[in-house]
Amino acid sequence: MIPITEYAGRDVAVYGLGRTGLAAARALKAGRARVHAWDDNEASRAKAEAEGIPLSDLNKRDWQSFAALVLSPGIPLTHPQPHRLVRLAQMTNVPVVGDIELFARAVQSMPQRGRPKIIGITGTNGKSTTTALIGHILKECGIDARVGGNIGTGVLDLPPLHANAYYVLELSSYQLDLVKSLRCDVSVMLNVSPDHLDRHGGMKGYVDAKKRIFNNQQPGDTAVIAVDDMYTQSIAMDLASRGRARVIQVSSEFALGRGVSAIDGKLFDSLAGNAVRVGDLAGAPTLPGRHNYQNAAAAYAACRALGLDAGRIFGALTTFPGLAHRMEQVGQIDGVRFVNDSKATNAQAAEQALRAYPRVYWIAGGVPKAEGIEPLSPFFDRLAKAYLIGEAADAFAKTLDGKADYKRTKTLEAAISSALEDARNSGEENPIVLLSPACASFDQFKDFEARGDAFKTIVADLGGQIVSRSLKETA
Ligand code: UMA
Repeated sequence: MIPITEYAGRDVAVYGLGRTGLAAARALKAGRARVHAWDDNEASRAKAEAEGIPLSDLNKRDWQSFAALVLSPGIPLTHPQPHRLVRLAQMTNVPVVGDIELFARAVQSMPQRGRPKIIGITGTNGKSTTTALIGHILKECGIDARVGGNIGTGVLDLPPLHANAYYVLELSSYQLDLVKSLRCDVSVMLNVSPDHLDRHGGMKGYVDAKKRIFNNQQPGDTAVIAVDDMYTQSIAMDLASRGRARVIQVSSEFALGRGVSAIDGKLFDSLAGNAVRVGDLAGAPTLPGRHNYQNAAAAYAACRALGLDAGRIFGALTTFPGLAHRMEQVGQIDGVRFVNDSKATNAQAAEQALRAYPRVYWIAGGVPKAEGIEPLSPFFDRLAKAYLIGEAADAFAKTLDGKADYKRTKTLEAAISSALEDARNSGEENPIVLLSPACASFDQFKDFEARGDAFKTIVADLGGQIVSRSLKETA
């Protein structure tokens, strides 16, 4: 935990007691602040209370006494409208801060030479993978890397600040909205497409939030930007013209004259002007597909900016174990490979997995999203067969009718058994059974993680050789 001493002896309101709020309350308490924590959910309050975090109904408090409101990122700050407690804070001139801001100020309060390095990663898609990948590369190079933020661990739950530590932080637009002082040694922006527009009042608000990752950067710092969409291209040009941080462009679409490119998986480093081939990402089995080439190029560029050796970085790319539930290769049975992409809760996410494999035995279904699987039609010719589960089965069957072979299997267990049998009998070399549901999980599972865990357990029970922690073996 990173103790926050800034508010020692003062009263601080903490609203929201999920991962962010709990970590912040602990950190403030350790820094001797008087914490007044609240969550609308009774179970969350009970959990905090059991840890000794003082509760106080912030709806009924006199706000004049608070030195700050620490707000969880999921609670609206500005749109669709500011939360009532945010308004109360604003009316009483109580500053509203997030956990990343507390972290950033704690770093700023250290002597310049004793500060840890901060690597921030944002973008609409791929930020968890890139964050985990950078963390993995740093660790493989013997660096004390701590990975947190939107990826799942509240930043203040990470180990205490230390001069030799590298904090690798996935930053969501919600978190960036609550940040003022953050200065990243290396900021990474992957891609921008419309997302969370209701929370930012439209695309401009969303892009503005994302751009905050570059705020406060100085000469000597680096901005890594994947220039594969028009939003990031314009941001890259803007940053370059400001001439503060060094801008490194990366791309999985264009062979860049200067930057890092990963075209068809071939990674080229042209940071010094002449393009040097670093390696082929075909040797990195957990990073298939163009979107992962972008992630790999960005991670490579960020680590080069931190002074790491190109060969060592590439070596680490090939040993990346991948993220759980994201195209996670979990094991094999009789040569049939099983891939867990339970995180794909909509068609756009499932498209990335389908794009990565020319032929799959596809398990899909659950609680469908409005768009269903119609947007995936260009990939239906990749389906050896589809196995449909959950509430979406009928609707998906209708979309697939006449376009791909399918079976309504209802449960995940039945889907896996049928897919295994068909794949095993196909005579194909290493066929792939892919769980990429394009649906939420709530009809049959607690969440996408429980669904992915069930997939792994069933594969193991069927005699699967589980290799999810050492994916090189499945290459
Ligand atoms: N709450 C209230 N009142 C409200 C709304 C919420 O009391 O009106 C309480 C809830 O009861 C709950 C808590 O606030 O106990 C939840 O706070 P939160 O939604 O900010 O969630 P955390 O558990 O703190 O998790 C957050 C991120 N979640 C969001 O931004 C929505 C996590 O990202 C992140 O991993 C975690 O901090 C640690 O940094 C998740 C996410 O979905 C993965 N992120 C979005 C995304 O990736 O698209 C942005």
